[in-house]
Amino acid sequence: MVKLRQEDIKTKEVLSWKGLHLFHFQFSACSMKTRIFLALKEIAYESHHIDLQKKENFSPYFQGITPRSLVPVLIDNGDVHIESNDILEYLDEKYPSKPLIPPEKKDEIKKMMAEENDLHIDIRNITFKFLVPKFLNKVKIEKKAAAKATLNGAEDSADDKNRAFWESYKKIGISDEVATKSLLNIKNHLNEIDENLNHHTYILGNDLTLPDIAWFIYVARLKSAKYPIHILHPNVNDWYESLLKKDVFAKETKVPKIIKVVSYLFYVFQKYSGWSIKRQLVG
Ligand SMILES: N[C@@H](CCC(=O)N[C@@H](CS)C(=O)NCC(=O)O)C(=O)O
Repeated sequence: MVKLRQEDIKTKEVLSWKGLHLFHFQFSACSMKTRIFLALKEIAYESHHIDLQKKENFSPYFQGITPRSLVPVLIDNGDVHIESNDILEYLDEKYPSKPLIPPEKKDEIKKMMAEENDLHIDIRNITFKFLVPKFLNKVKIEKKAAAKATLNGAEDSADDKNRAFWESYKKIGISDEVATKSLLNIKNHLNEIDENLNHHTYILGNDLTLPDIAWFIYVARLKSAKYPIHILHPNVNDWYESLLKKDVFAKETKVPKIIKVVSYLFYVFQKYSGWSIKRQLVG
Protein backbone atom coordinates (compact mmCIF):
# COMPACT_ATOMS: atom_id res chain seq x y z
CA MET A 1 0.00 0.00 0.00
CA VAL A 2 1.42 3.37 -0.91
CA LYS A 3 -0.96 6.05 -2.04
CA LEU A 4 -4.73 6.13 -1.56
CA ARG A 5 -7.00 6.93 -4.48
CA GLN A 6 -8.49 10.45 -4.39
CA GLU A 7 -12.03 9.04 -4.57
CA ASP A 8 -11.38 7.01 -1.40
CA ILE A 9 -10.68 10.18 0.60
CA LYS A 10 -13.83 11.72 2.05
CA THR A 11 -12.30 14.65 3.98
CA LYS A 12 -11.70 16.47 0.73
CA GLU A 13 -9.88 19.53 2.09
CA VAL A 14 -6.58 17.60 2.39
CA LEU A 15 -6.53 17.00 -1.35
CA SER A 16 -5.65 20.65 -1.96
CA TRP A 17 -2.97 20.92 0.73
CA LYS A 18 0.46 21.96 -0.51
CA GLY A 19 3.74 20.51 0.74
CA LEU A 20 4.29 17.76 3.29
CA HIS A 21 1.87 17.26 6.18
CA LEU A 22 2.09 14.59 8.85
CA PHE A 23 -0.77 13.36 11.03
CA HIS A 24 0.83 11.79 14.08
CA PHE A 25 0.65 11.30 17.84
CA GLN A 26 3.37 12.18 20.34
CA PHE A 27 3.61 8.73 21.96
CA SER A 28 2.83 6.45 19.01
CA ALA A 29 5.72 4.17 18.05
CA CYS A 30 5.04 4.48 14.30
CA SER A 31 4.85 8.27 14.62
CA MET A 32 8.11 8.43 16.58
CA LYS A 33 9.83 6.31 13.93
CA THR A 34 8.53 8.63 11.20
CA ARG A 35 9.53 11.82 13.03
CA ILE A 36 13.08 10.57 13.70
CA PHE A 37 13.38 9.57 10.04
CA LEU A 38 12.23 13.03 8.90
CA ALA A 39 14.54 14.77 11.39
CA LEU A 40 17.60 12.74 10.34
CA LYS A 41 16.92 13.52 6.70
CA GLU A 42 16.19 17.17 7.57
CA ILE A 43 12.84 17.13 5.78
CA ALA A 44 10.47 19.91 6.85
CA TYR A 45 6.75 19.18 7.25
CA GLU A 46 3.61 20.61 8.77
CA SER A 47 2.51 18.80 11.89
CA HIS A 48 -1.11 17.74 12.64
CA HIS A 49 -1.38 16.17 16.07
CA ILE A 50 -3.97 13.44 16.58
CA ASP A 51 -4.44 12.63 20.28
CA LEU A 52 -4.86 8.85 20.46
CA GLN A 53 -5.56 9.02 24.20
CA LYS A 54 -8.63 11.07 23.37
CA LYS A 55 -9.34 8.70 20.45
CA GLU A 56 -9.21 11.60 18.00
CA ASN A 57 -8.24 9.04 15.38
CA PHE A 58 -11.89 7.94 15.35
CA SER A 59 -13.18 11.48 14.72
CA PRO A 60 -15.24 11.72 11.52
CA TYR A 61 -12.64 14.17 10.17
CA PHE A 62 -9.74 11.71 10.51
CA GLN A 63 -11.85 8.69 9.50
CA GLY A 64 -12.50 10.57 6.27
CA ILE A 65 -8.76 10.73 5.57
CA THR A 66 -7.65 7.17 6.24
CA PRO A 67 -9.62 3.91 5.96
CA ARG A 68 -7.64 2.53 8.93
CA SER A 69 -8.05 5.37 11.48
CA LEU A 70 -4.37 4.90 12.37
CA VAL A 71 -1.44 7.28 12.51
CA PRO A 72 0.83 8.20 10.87
CA VAL A 73 -0.66 9.57 7.67
CA LEU A 74 1.41 11.62 5.25
CA ILE A 75 -0.09 14.10 2.82
CA ASP A 76 2.23 15.18 0.05
CA ASN A 77 0.76 17.88 -2.17
CA GLY A 78 -2.70 16.36 -1.71
CA ASP A 79 -1.62 12.74 -2.12
CA VAL A 80 -2.54 10.66 0.93
CA HIS A 81 -0.09 7.96 2.04
CA ILE A 82 -0.70 5.49 4.87
CA GLU A 83 1.36 2.71 6.52
CA SER A 84 4.51 4.05 8.15
CA ASN A 85 6.95 1.75 6.37
CA ASP A 86 5.50 2.59 2.97
CA ILE A 87 5.61 6.28 3.88
CA LEU A 88 9.30 6.02 4.81
CA GLU A 89 10.20 4.10 1.66
CA TYR A 90 8.40 6.75 -0.39
CA LEU A 91 10.23 9.57 1.41
CA ASP A 92 13.66 7.94 1.08
CA GLU A 93 13.13 7.66 -2.67
CA LYS A 94 11.79 11.19 -3.00
CA TYR A 95 14.59 12.70 -0.87
CA PRO A 96 17.60 10.52 -1.73
CA SER A 97 20.25 12.45 0.21
CA LYS A 98 21.22 10.91 3.57
CA PRO A 99 19.68 7.56 2.59
CA LEU A 100 18.24 5.46 5.41
CA ILE A 101 17.19 2.70 3.02
CA PRO A 102 20.35 2.38 0.90
CA PRO A 103 19.61 0.74 -2.49
CA GLU A 104 22.00 -2.17 -1.87
CA LYS A 105 20.16 -3.04 1.37
CA LYS A 106 16.63 -2.38 0.14
CA ASP A 107 15.44 -6.02 0.03
CA GLU A 108 16.92 -6.86 3.41
CA ILE A 109 15.37 -3.75 4.97
CA LYS A 110 11.98 -4.47 3.39
CA LYS A 111 11.99 -7.93 4.96
CA MET A 112 13.03 -6.61 8.37
CA MET A 113 10.44 -3.86 8.28
CA ALA A 114 7.69 -6.32 7.37
CA GLU A 115 8.63 -8.26 10.52
CA GLU A 116 8.75 -5.04 12.51
CA ASN A 117 5.25 -4.22 11.27
CA ASP A 118 3.97 -7.63 12.40
CA LEU A 119 5.53 -7.12 15.82
CA HIS A 120 3.60 -3.91 16.30
CA ILE A 121 0.71 -5.83 17.85
CA ASP A 122 3.12 -7.38 20.38
CA ILE A 123 4.46 -3.96 21.33
CA ARG A 124 0.87 -2.78 21.68
CA ASN A 125 0.00 -5.74 23.91
CA ILE A 126 3.03 -5.04 26.10
CA THR A 127 2.24 -1.31 26.27
CA PHE A 128 -1.34 -1.84 27.35
CA LYS A 129 -0.50 -4.69 29.71
CA PHE A 130 2.44 -3.12 31.53
CA LEU A 131 2.59 0.61 30.90
CA VAL A 132 -0.89 2.05 30.66
CA PRO A 133 -3.31 1.11 33.46
CA LYS A 134 -6.65 0.15 31.91
CA PHE A 135 -8.66 2.67 33.92
CA LEU A 136 -6.58 5.48 32.37
CA ASN A 137 -7.29 4.30 28.85
CA LYS A 138 -10.93 5.12 28.46
CA VAL A 139 -11.80 3.30 25.29
CA LYS A 140 -14.68 5.11 23.67
CA ILE A 141 -14.59 4.48 19.97
CA GLU A 142 -16.77 6.46 17.64
CA LYS A 143 -18.72 4.33 15.19
CA LYS A 144 -17.72 4.20 11.55
CA ALA A 145 -18.32 7.65 10.12
CA ALA A 146 -20.88 8.00 7.36
CA ALA A 147 -18.14 9.55 5.22
CA LYS A 148 -15.39 7.09 6.12
CA ALA A 149 -12.43 6.77 3.79
CA THR A 150 -12.33 3.52 1.84
CA LEU A 151 -9.63 1.35 0.36
CA ASN A 152 -10.04 0.83 -3.37
CA GLY A 153 -13.72 1.64 -2.94
CA ALA A 154 -14.32 -0.91 -0.16
CA GLU A 155 -14.26 -1.06 3.63
CA ASP A 156 -10.89 -1.95 5.09
CA SER A 157 -10.49 -5.19 7.07
CA ALA A 158 -7.54 -3.77 9.02
CA ASP A 159 -9.92 -1.17 10.43
CA ASP A 160 -12.28 -3.92 11.63
CA LYS A 161 -9.35 -5.75 13.20
CA ASN A 162 -8.28 -2.62 15.04
CA ARG A 163 -11.83 -2.00 16.30
CA ALA A 164 -12.01 -5.65 17.45
CA PHE A 165 -8.76 -5.17 19.39
CA TRP A 166 -10.23 -2.23 21.31
CA GLU A 167 -13.54 -4.01 21.93
CA SER A 168 -11.67 -6.96 23.42
CA TYR A 169 -9.41 -4.64 25.45
CA LYS A 170 -12.49 -2.90 26.84
CA LYS A 171 -13.88 -6.26 28.01
CA ILE A 172 -10.86 -8.22 29.21
CA GLY A 173 -7.78 -6.01 28.83
CA ILE A 174 -4.66 -7.93 27.75
CA SER A 175 -4.61 -11.45 29.20
CA ASP A 176 -1.48 -12.95 30.80
CA GLU A 177 -1.29 -15.53 27.99
CA VAL A 178 -1.39 -12.90 25.25
CA ALA A 179 1.22 -10.78 27.05
CA THR A 180 3.55 -13.76 27.54
CA LYS A 181 3.28 -14.77 23.89
CA SER A 182 4.11 -11.22 22.81
CA LEU A 183 7.08 -11.03 25.17
CA LEU A 184 8.53 -14.29 23.84
CA ASN A 185 8.04 -13.21 20.26
CA ILE A 186 9.86 -9.94 20.89
CA LYS A 187 12.59 -11.77 22.81
CA ASN A 188 13.29 -14.07 19.83
CA HIS A 189 13.68 -11.10 17.50
CA LEU A 190 15.89 -9.24 19.95
CA ASN A 191 18.13 -12.32 20.25
CA GLU A 192 18.74 -12.14 16.50
CA ILE A 193 19.44 -8.42 16.60
CA ASP A 194 21.79 -8.91 19.53
CA GLU A 195 23.72 -11.41 17.43
CA ASN A 196 23.94 -8.91 14.51
CA LEU A 197 25.25 -6.27 16.87
CA ASN A 198 28.07 -8.59 17.86
CA HIS A 199 29.59 -7.92 14.45
CA HIS A 200 28.94 -4.25 13.72
CA THR A 201 27.89 -0.88 15.14
CA TYR A 202 24.38 -0.80 13.71
CA ILE A 203 21.85 -3.52 12.98
CA LEU A 204 22.74 -3.96 9.31
CA GLY A 205 26.36 -2.84 9.26
CA ASN A 206 28.36 0.22 10.15
CA ASP A 207 25.83 2.75 8.84
CA LEU A 208 22.59 3.69 10.53
CA THR A 209 19.55 2.52 8.56
CA LEU A 210 15.78 2.42 9.02
CA PRO A 211 15.73 -0.77 11.18
CA ASP A 212 17.92 1.04 13.74
CA ILE A 213 15.31 3.77 14.07
CA ALA A 214 12.41 1.32 14.30
CA TRP A 215 14.08 -0.95 16.84
CA PHE A 216 15.31 2.00 18.90
CA ILE A 217 11.68 3.01 19.39
CA TYR A 218 10.63 -0.53 20.30
CA VAL A 219 13.52 -0.91 22.75
CA ALA A 220 12.69 2.44 24.37
CA ARG A 221 9.13 1.24 24.88
CA LEU A 222 10.29 -2.12 26.27
CA LYS A 223 12.67 -0.42 28.66
CA SER A 224 9.84 1.78 29.94
CA ALA A 225 7.92 -1.43 30.59
CA LYS A 226 10.95 -2.74 32.54
CA TYR A 227 11.85 -5.44 30.02
CA PRO A 228 15.39 -6.43 31.14
CA ILE A 229 17.18 -5.59 27.87
CA HIS A 230 20.53 -5.16 29.67
CA ILE A 231 20.36 -8.71 31.05
CA LEU A 232 18.93 -10.56 28.04
CA HIS A 233 20.39 -8.59 25.12
CA PRO A 234 23.54 -6.73 26.24
CA ASN A 235 24.64 -5.72 22.72
CA VAL A 236 21.22 -4.24 22.07
CA ASN A 237 21.52 -2.35 25.33
CA ASP A 238 24.89 -0.82 24.34
CA TRP A 239 23.62 0.05 20.85
CA TYR A 240 20.52 1.68 22.40
CA GLU A 241 22.59 3.72 24.87
CA SER A 242 24.86 5.00 22.09
CA LEU A 243 21.88 6.05 19.93
CA LEU A 244 20.38 7.77 22.95
CA LYS A 245 23.37 10.12 22.94
CA LYS A 246 22.10 11.58 19.66
CA ASP A 247 19.75 14.53 20.27
CA VAL A 248 17.16 13.44 17.70
CA PHE A 249 16.76 10.05 19.36
CA ALA A 250 16.85 11.38 22.93
CA LYS A 251 14.26 14.06 22.20
CA GLU A 252 11.77 11.60 20.73
CA THR A 253 11.92 9.14 23.60
CA LYS A 254 11.94 11.59 26.51
CA VAL A 255 9.09 10.49 28.74
CA PRO A 256 7.21 13.22 30.64
CA LYS A 257 7.61 12.96 34.44
CA ILE A 258 3.94 12.36 35.12
CA ILE A 259 3.88 9.36 32.77
CA LYS A 260 7.06 8.02 34.38
CA VAL A 261 5.45 8.25 37.82
CA VAL A 262 2.19 6.60 36.72
CA SER A 263 3.94 3.73 34.92
CA TYR A 264 6.32 3.21 37.86
CA LEU A 265 3.43 2.96 40.33
CA PHE A 266 1.71 0.57 37.93
CA TYR A 267 4.90 -1.51 37.72
CA VAL A 268 5.20 -1.70 41.53
CA PHE A 269 1.54 -2.67 41.81
CA GLN A 270 1.96 -5.49 39.27
CA LYS A 271 5.22 -6.67 40.77
CA TYR A 272 3.63 -7.13 44.17
CA SER A 273 0.65 -8.83 42.57
CA GLY A 274 3.17 -11.39 41.28
CA TRP A 275 3.74 -10.24 37.69
CA SER A 276 6.84 -8.64 36.21
CA ILE A 277 8.45 -9.03 32.82
CA LYS A 278 11.77 -9.85 34.47
CA ARG A 279 10.24 -12.65 36.53
CA GLN A 280 8.53 -13.96 33.40
CA LEU A 281 11.58 -13.91 31.13
CA VAL A 282 14.57 -14.30 33.45
CA GLY A 283 13.09 -16.02 36.48
N1 LIG B 1 0.97 -0.73 10.28
C1 LIG B 1 0.62 0.59 10.67
C2 LIG B 1 0.34 0.62 12.14
C3 LIG B 1 -0.15 1.97 12.58
C4 LIG B 1 -0.66 1.95 14.01
O1 LIG B 1 -1.06 0.91 14.55
N2 LIG B 1 -0.68 3.13 14.61
C5 LIG B 1 -1.11 3.24 15.97
C6 LIG B 1 -0.15 4.10 16.75
S1 LIG B 1 1.47 3.43 16.79
C7 LIG B 1 -2.49 3.90 16.02
O2 LIG B 1 -2.78 4.78 15.25
N3 LIG B 1 -3.32 3.47 16.96
C8 LIG B 1 -4.62 3.99 17.13
C9 LIG B 1 -5.61 2.93 17.46
O3 LIG B 1 -5.22 1.81 17.67
O4 LIG B 1 -6.80 3.18 17.49
C10 LIG B 1 1.75 1.56 10.32
O5 LIG B 1 2.91 1.14 10.32
O6 LIG B 1 1.47 2.73 10.00
